[in-house]
Amino acid sequence: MKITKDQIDSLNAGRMKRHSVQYSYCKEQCEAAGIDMEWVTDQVAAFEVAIPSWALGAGGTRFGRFQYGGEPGNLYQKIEDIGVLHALSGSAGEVSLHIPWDIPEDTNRILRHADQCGIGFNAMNSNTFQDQPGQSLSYKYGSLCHVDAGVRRLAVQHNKEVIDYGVQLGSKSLTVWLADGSNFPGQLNFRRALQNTLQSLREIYDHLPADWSMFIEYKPYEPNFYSMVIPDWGTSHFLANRLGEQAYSLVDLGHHLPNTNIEQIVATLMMTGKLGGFHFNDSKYGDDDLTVGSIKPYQLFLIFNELVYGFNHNESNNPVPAWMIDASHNVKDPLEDLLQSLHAIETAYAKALLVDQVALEDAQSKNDVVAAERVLHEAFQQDVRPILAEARKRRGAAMAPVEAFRALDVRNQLIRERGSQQTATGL
Ligand SMILES: [Mn+2]
Repeated sequence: MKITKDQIDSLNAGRMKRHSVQYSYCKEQCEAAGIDMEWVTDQVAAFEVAIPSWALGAGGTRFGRFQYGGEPGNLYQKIEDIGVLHALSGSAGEVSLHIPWDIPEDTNRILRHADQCGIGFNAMNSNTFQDQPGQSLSYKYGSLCHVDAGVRRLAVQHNKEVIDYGVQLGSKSLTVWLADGSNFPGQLNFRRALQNTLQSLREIYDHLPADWSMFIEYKPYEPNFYSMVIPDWGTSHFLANRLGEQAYSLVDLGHHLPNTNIEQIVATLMMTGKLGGFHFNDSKYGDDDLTVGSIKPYQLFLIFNELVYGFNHNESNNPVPAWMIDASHNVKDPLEDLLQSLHAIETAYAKALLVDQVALEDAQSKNDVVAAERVLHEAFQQDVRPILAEARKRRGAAMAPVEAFRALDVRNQLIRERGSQQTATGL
């Protein structure tokens, strides 16, 4: 299905009167505080986040999966769904493909289709954490770290193929997340596993086109519960440094132990110019993959505060990270969930842009702890909804995306088109 400009315009028209009053008030507030709100609105309007091809169906847990009707049954329909998200939000213009779940068999046809939906291709994701039907060797005991050189070769070859697919689609980056690790003490030689991983990554790195980047994702536990070969940002940073300029670390918000100071990790990685990828989600206990901002919106704001600071003090030329939502659900309509996540990301970004950096720096230089914290609270407590609505309007999107999704009855229309029993392929 496609959402037309007329549909969006007519939904927005009903909100305009109230919006104008709210936006003017917000502008007045900001300008009294010395903030250029037009600039903030433009920054928010320019912000886009990629949607992974596996987030469009109902997610599951290892206990079960409860489907929604009308899920996308192939890559074309997944791209169509992202087109719907983009039409509604104006901020989801790219897909991040997962290979082999979403192999683009007919590249030209996929490119044409994506173009019609207004969707481009963000980072490619490889998968060496599960065996594919007919696979000659198994990843049961790891992939890039494996003790058997044959398994490592297979995993390296797969990553090279993923790059090749990406080149055909116009993607510019490869994300490598490894499930490699061990479940029991003694199972793995830590040093050998890391050396094997570095060597395998180097072979993949050498296959990257000159204008490509590689993102190395880390995770402290799961699916392995005693050790992971790349458990933390330090290991990821070490590997990225060893590989070279085109390699970066990737921060996934859910891939930290409880209470980890993620904003500090973001600050450090940006300072060294090595923050290349970013996966948004939220969590209460572990890698819960909950809707972005649903549990810890203040932490998300503090993270964005470091990102904004990093963009403004970018001596090490950190690139703009490849933003992606990495979350998947079984109790929410996946499209509504993604719209909520986009809203939370834009909210945190807008609030971070409102931080009075001069006042913050002044308070820090005087060790005025209360004043410093109050600067952050001042920005965090601002109601930025009028800014978000204005940014969406400027992008030609729906000012209130979830309300628009419901008003247009998108899910029922998808069910009518695709049937109530269709389950998303891949995950
Ligand atoms: Mn991730």
